[in-house]
Amino acid sequence: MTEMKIFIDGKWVSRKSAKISVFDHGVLYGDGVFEGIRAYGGRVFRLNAHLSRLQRSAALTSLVIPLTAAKLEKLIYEGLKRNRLQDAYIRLLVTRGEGDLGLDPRCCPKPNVIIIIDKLALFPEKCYREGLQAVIAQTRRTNPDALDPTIKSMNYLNNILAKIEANRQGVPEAIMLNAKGYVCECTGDNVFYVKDRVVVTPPVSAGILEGITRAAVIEIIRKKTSFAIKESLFTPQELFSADEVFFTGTAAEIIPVTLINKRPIGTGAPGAVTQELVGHFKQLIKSEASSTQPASPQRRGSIGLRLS
Ligand code: PXG
Repeated sequence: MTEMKIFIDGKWVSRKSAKISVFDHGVLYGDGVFEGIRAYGGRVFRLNAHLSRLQRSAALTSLVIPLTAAKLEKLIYEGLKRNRLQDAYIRLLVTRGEGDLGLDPRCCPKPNVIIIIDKLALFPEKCYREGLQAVIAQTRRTNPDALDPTIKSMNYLNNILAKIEANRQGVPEAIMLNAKGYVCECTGDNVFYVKDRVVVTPPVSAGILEGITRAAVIEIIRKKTSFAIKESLFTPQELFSADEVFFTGTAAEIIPVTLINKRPIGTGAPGAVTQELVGHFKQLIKSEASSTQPASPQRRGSIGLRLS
């Protein structure tokens, strides 16, 4: 086993030495942004999209990322080599940095870039074969007027409260509704349902994170299948009466959902549409992993935009 190497404060260090100040506002207030990214066969999946989302999250929180997108890309590939991993989960964080007590970000002059690269613990294989169980959480997703859910911030307590509900009910995932009672997203995944070969997912305006896997799945449906795709608001009732339900996310990829609040969805087994999409998604990963040239990082522009 090679020792895990983590990038923190400008250096690659061992897991034991990867320490953060208790005065970092990431620790004190959950003030920071992050991305969860996958690498397959040594190539990072949709890195441009992840770096753009990180840049957007940072800009919307007036956080200046001290490294360019090109440098972050270089570091991620260096990290894969240092950790000798081809298939990996990459956690890229930018915390507000060290400051004083008191939440004013102006007292934190130096944001902290952290890169953790590890193997991934997915939902158990059985869940992919037989379908995942979920509950609808009582905890509502944060109202976008209070905290914009399109910002992937280090503050996940809203999602964690829903996850605790799932834990209490002995299932792996919870579906969260928005303040108006429409289906929003899960604690770390986006939601889709299928009815009569129409695939439906909530629009970003429902108050969701604009998932990169979600975007890939929408693209697959449009380009590779004869199914229709619709972004529209829906209630839990539509999930209960759906033919199929599935979740998407960087960690989960595409996972069939067969039981919600103990009610079976469709036949109670993973459905044909979901399985077809899983097949296309695997193809997409393969084709992008085997394409030779990563897209030019310059095209993304530089990170460090400050909104004021
Ligand atoms: N909604 C929320 C709230 C998320 O946190 C997604 C949807 C799916 O987005 P992507 O871009 O991954 O398709 C997420 C992503 C983890 C973990 O460690 C969580 C996410 C991604 C990777 C790992 O639990 N959340």
